[in-house]
Amino acid sequence: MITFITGNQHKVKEAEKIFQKFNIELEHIDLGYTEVQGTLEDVAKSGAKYACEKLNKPVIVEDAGLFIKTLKGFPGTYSSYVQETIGNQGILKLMKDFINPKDRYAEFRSVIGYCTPNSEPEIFLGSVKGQISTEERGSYGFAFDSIFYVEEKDKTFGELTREEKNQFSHRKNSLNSFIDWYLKK
Ligand code: ITT
Repeated sequence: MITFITGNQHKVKEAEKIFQKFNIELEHIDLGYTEVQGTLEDVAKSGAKYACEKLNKPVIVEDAGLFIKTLKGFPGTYSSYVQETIGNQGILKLMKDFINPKDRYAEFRSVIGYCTPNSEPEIFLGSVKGQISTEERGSYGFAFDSIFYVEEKDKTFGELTREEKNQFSHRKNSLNSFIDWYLKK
């Protein structure tokens, strides 16, 4: 069994489906750890270390964010705050002068931190490429999903079911990389 520390129910639902495929049971605890200011990697490492020391058992945490190239990676590590403040409409406003699809390039990135009481944290990275759409589309998913457009699907993440998003999302990629490693060790 793996313990996933997060306060985000959407992440739990996505992760549960991914772990199910490998017959790994997932427990969820919302520990409310304070995030250090730093890269996704820093946050995932320190969060995993903190939670596993606190609970004295192996844990995973995830730090994720949306990185928009034209905006020099914004909102990036500030994704949660930006989502709660200016939200998707605010992002669309910031992007309104960028008409060319290549200027609307963005990536979702996810970093999984894994730590056990007897080891230092390990991290596993995943990302997915897309574009910021010109309007919100779809009501599946959460946060930035409705403005994250994926060309191959001709849909935003908000128009994909959880199952569809889970085929190729940043979270799927980081979790699969973790699970590959975990099952081999
Ligand atoms: P925990 O730290 O408790 O796990 P959180 O919601 O604060 O939950 P993160 O710091 O990892 O999660 O993520 C930062 C924000 O990035 C998150 O609040 C969303 O606004 C956005 N985000 C992350 N993954 C996303 C996804 O799959 N779809 C849409 N937005 C996402």
